[in-house]
Amino acid sequence: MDKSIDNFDDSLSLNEACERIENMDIRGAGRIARAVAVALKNHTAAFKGDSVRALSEHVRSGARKLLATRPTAVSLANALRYIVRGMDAMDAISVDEMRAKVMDLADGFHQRSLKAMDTIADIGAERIRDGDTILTHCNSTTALGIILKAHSEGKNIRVIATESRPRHQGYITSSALAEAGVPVELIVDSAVRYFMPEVDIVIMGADTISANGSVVNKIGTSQVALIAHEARVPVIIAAETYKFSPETLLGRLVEIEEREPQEVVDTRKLPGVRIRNPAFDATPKEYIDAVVTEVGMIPPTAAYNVIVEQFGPTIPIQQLLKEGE
Ligand code: RI2
Repeated sequence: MDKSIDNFDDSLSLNEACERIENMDIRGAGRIARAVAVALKNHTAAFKGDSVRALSEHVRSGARKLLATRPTAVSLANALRYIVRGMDAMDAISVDEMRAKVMDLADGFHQRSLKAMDTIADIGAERIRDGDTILTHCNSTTALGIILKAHSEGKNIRVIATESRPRHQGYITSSALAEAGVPVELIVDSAVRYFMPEVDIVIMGADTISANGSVVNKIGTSQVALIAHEARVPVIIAAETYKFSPETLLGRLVEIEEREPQEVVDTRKLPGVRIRNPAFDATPKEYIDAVVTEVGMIPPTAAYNVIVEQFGPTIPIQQLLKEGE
């Protein structure tokens, strides 16, 4: 993948990133992670002080602001974790050297993210056969990468995309597929069971995967997976390894973001009614056949191994970013 999949450029500032991630102008777990890497790089470049300790605190305070934007996608925290841990591992060096190395770390994460999606597309496309009907939910760049790869290999495929209420990310998915020449049909979320008999494989993304193999993704993902399970249709999750949550090894639960009621309905039309708007849900591992990562196609039960191999000993992100650490 190249940078054109993102709707921000190299000059993205910290404040701009915070605002655009919060209002979901920059959205999608992978894109959010790349955005925080770019914003933290620019924040680092702007450091004017003269001590290594002050630079470290400058980077940490920027990271804390970015961390507070959206709570669920662990990719955001893992991008920050990658940069700050790399910074902490540096031997005593000058401010200029440290600034340059932190910026390199941010670039490194960015490159790694784009490369991971290519590898996932290659591996995932192997599972798509000529003539398959694929169902996808919401808008996952990583899942879309697999579908587009299969299409580019000349496989004759058809995609059913859910609308994905309340923010209609299915519009983004379906227009991207139509633009690429992939036959695509948009359905309302509640029509998934109606269409499942026509589906050969379900491919979706992930915001966070926990140590027990549960996949946290856009609200409705667990219903899609349950319906697929009932119909014996395989469910494949496309997720880079930085979407696995090291903190779930410490017993922490993944926080599910609940967004504004106004996203669901004009609340003035329903006085006295409490509107609920959770943005994500968790799909248990029993309903997932495989997770495609850049290190291979794995069962969801291998999440523990991925976390241990990729992250080593777990330090909670809040502790890592604490002032004076
Ligand atoms: P990629 C999105 O969250 C969706 O839940 C999507 O499946 C997931 O991130 C992964 O997206 P939101 O930001 O990283 O729309 O695969 O709330 O693009």
